[in-house]
Amino acid sequence: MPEETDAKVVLCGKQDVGKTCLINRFVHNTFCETSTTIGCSFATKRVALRDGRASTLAIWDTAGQERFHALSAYYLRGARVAIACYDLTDRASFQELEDRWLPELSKVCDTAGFRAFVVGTKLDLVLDGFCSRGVAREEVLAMAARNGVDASDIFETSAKSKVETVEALFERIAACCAEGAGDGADGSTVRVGGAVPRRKDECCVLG
Ligand SMILES: Nc1nc2c(ncn2[C@@H]2O[C@H](COP(=O)(O)OP(=O)(O)OP(=O)(O)O)[C@@H](O)[C@H]2O)c(=O)[nH]1
Ligand SMILES: [Mg+2]
Repeated sequence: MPEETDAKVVLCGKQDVGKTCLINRFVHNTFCETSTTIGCSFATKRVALRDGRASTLAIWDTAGQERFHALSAYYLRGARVAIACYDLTDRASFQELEDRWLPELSKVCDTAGFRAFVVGTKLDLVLDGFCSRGVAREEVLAMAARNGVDASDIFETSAKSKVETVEALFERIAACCAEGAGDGADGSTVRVGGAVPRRKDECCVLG
């Protein structure tokens, strides 16, 4: 079982759901004003796991703007993990996951052991009473089940004020990436849709 693994992690979702802020919180532990992402950006971070292993995550931040959708879909290729983001207070962003992003993942993400996470962002707005939820939890669970996403891969985060929610998400992702690398992932598990998995040696691993 390798001590270190490298994995490509891609964020996708509607414009303004908070993809860039989520990455900034995780990678730099900051929350600052962002500009809309143009094209794609990229960062890496090494995560030490509780069992002594570590995963270096290559994190790709895609643009949610409509005009970049074809490009964003292109960047999903080769991902070990996709984080499909919606804004907890914006129903349209949730709908876009099922209408656009999860089908796209099922089409293009055929890396061995690939898994998709569904992440509701801006939890602070809900917890602090500024906005109400745009989607009931049961609906999120049902949508995830319809699309082959495990209930344990559904998270709610706040990049603004609940740092621990972001840490919990990425800790789980890093652990999943290490598992896949360590147990001889043979492509038998593809968590979204019916894409045919690649053999292990075809898996796109950065690093
Ligand atoms: N309250 C709150 N606002 C947030 C949070 N995350 C992001 N925002 C705000 O949401 C807006 C959009 O955030 P971005 O991270 O730029 O969104 P994005 O998904 O990267 O957008 P695109 O790059 O255009 O696809 C900004 O005004 C952020 O300040 C959060 O956790 N809580
Ligand atoms: Mg962005």
